[in-house]
Amino acid sequence: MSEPSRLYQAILEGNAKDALAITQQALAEGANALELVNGHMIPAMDEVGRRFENEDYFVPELLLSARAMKAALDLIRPQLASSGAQPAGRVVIGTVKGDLHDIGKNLVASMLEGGGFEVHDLGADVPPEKFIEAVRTTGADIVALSALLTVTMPAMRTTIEALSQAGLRDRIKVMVGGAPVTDQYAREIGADGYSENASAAVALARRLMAARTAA
Ligand code: B12
Repeated sequence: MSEPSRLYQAILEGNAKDALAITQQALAEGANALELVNGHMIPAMDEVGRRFENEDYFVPELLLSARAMKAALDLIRPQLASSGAQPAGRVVIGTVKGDLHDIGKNLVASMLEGGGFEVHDLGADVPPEKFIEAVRTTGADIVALSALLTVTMPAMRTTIEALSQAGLRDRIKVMVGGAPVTDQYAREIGADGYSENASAAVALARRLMAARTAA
């Protein structure tokens, strides 16, 4: 693979077909799965994130790159698991109860996967008890809550309270986001972090994992 690698370029350009074909070929030629992820794919998504922050890329480009990343990652994931590589962390993500908006949440989930996290996506309109069940069955480190409606924002608080009542709050970090959510609101409801977009969500998740390890 030449520099800048063809895989890096395919993900940066949001070309899922090429990303898939290049990954397939690289694996067939004996490429190391972890090296493909860390050396080519994650740097590509980091660059996508930078371009998004600088407003050179917008949501459609982000979605295309995320899709290309996911396509390549789907091929690589079994090899990563068998090589014993640890994920950056385990995240349970969902849009809270009453809220059907899932485009932003899907983007955050894809970017987190791109950032090396193991993501369990519960979908939209997720009641607190489903989050609780998922934390228990997956051993999640982080719960990520999305809300797009002002009327469903309180469901984030309810979910955090339910996690506390279930005795799980101390062993997980909670991050929240969605267009009407703010940093201040996140603090008010007892979340551990907020970020306003999907690329910042990856950086936030990494910080929360570091804080978790340090604690
Ligand atoms: C698409 C859309 C819909 C679609 C949703 C399709 C889907 N599968 O998601 C449909 C048509 C179903 C819909 C329905 C409704 N909608 Co609507 N919808 C939108 C719209 C146009 C775009 C939302 C979107 O996808 N944005 C793009 C994504 C990429 O951005 P994002 O979601 O904000 O996510 C980013 C960040 O917020 C962040 N993020 C998101 N989640 C998380 C989570 C974490 C943990 C982190 C860290 C970060 C993070 O990262 C993301 C990527 O960068 C918005 C308007 C708008 N401009 O936001 C209205 C909007 C959200 N909808 C609105 C309304 C009112 C409704 C309805 C009530 C309409 C109705 N009367 O039926 C229903 C409610 C249905 C329900 N129960 O949920 C209002 C909400 C007003 C309010 N303040 O509450 C808005 C703002 C439109 C408006 N201006 O009035 N809607």
